[in-house]
Amino acid sequence: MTTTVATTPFDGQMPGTSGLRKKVRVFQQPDYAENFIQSVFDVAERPAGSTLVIGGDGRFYNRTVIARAIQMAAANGYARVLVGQGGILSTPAASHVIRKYGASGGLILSASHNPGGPDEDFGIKYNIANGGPAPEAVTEAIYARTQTIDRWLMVEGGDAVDLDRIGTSHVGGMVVEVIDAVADYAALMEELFDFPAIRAAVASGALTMAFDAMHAVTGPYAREILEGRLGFPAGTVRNGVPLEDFGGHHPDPNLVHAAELYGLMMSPAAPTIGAASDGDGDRNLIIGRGVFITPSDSLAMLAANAHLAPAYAGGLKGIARSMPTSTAADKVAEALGIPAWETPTGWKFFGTLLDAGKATICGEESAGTGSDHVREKDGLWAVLLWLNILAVTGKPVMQIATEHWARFGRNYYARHDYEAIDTAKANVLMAALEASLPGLPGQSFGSLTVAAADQFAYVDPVDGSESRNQGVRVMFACGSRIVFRLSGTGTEGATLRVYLERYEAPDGRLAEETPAMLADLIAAAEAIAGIAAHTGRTAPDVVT
Ligand code: VG1
Ligand code: CO
Repeated sequence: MTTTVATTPFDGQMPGTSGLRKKVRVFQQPDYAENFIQSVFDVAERPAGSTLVIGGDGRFYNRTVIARAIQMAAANGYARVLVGQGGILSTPAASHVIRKYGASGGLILSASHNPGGPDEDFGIKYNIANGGPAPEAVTEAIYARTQTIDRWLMVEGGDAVDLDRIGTSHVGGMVVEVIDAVADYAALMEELFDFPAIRAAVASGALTMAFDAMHAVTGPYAREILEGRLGFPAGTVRNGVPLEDFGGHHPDPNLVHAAELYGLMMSPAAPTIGAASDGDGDRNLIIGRGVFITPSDSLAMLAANAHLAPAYAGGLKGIARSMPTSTAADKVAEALGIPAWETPTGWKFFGTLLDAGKATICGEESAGTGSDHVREKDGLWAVLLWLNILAVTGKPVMQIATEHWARFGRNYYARHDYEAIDTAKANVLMAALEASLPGLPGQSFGSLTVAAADQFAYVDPVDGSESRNQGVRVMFACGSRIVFRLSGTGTEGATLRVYLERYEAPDGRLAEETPAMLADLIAAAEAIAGIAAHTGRTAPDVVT
């Protein structure tokens, strides 16, 4: 029996870069999650007989919201719900399941790399039938609906579904299938990559690795694929059991939060490759023995070597990167004679390019890389493509990197994050920066002269949709660049991201330390944006 629950709108249910993210306590308010989910159901395209996929990264509050979402899906006329066992589905696995089973969409419950637990973060993301994040037109419609919503619907009984047991049950007239969270995804990976070559390299001892699942969702996936199917020894996957609070850590695969892995990779005991993934399994960190590969470089190196994996042996159709991502991938696209696309931040902007066959590989500087195999970035996919390349070439990561730089040049790169700054102050900083843009060209900061400066706007080449205010770009005459933008995934105040990039041609300085190479740009960023004056911060909280 359907129950109609009267409700009133909440402010601020606007999905950000990747879904609605708030503190758990915010989500725990009566009707809060329900209002958002009902708004999704009210605006989503879902023909009669539709299937909905539900899964999450295992964080605190996952199971509560899943139980409620099942009750609501039944009341809203879905024919079938597919939910990962234990309520688990990594973001890329959810994308794959949506596509494979022809679902009309999916709810992914995650706040990604943000910490979890009763006092930390939760999130809900809606993906559409192509498996990708809802595009802006859809998130705007969802938001508009949250502002007028006056009721949500549920049937009793969905909370009785045993999420831990694979099998089929019914809630109202709807079928609920609890599915193996890993099997479909693992099978897809086995189709894409040369598993026999990787297995042989592992068996011979030539290829060793350490994978840090950060107590987040990739644990079961990595164990099955790396230890189960590829033969890496037990223990290769560290922190492999998903915990509701990620063991109290940030499941953010960067040099700060994966410091232990970094330490190992810089030590004499380092295996061939070290890797990590984030809360929901869509990000990847790659560290070779003695060398950290920036995500922007990883995108470029993967693209340049992708033909070594069976799925990409026929070549790439194009490479897409988010605007703040370094231009290293563009150089590869040029060499391959394929298009290079520049999109705003967030995976949702890659969907149209992938669907239209204009790009095969996409990436973001924030440790997200993926391809047209799903419509999300995919942490383990990137790790497996690296393993495939290492197994086939027999070269260490360091050699792949130095050869790449010798051929394409090197983009020294870093991102400086100023976290949890006062929102009003951050907005004043960005407004002042924007106002200064017309006067910047021609100005010099140390040895750097501004060639152009703008606020990045994007017109989607496939559907013509426009996205404005996607970040301030300051381009220098020498080819260096600084980008300033505010994060759209935080849950506390504002986070200012400053992206720094300096290009050295193949005959330039290719083997320097990044901080030294970026020192002039860091000083210029401060002079241009007045970060200390506006925020009181004299150093970033996180450098990635
Ligand atoms: C950040 C990253 C962006 C990424 C997004 C979601 O967004 O910069 O590249 O797509 O997180 O990733 P923002 O707006 O905070 O800069 V995830 O792994 O958190 O879903
Ligand atoms: Co993520």
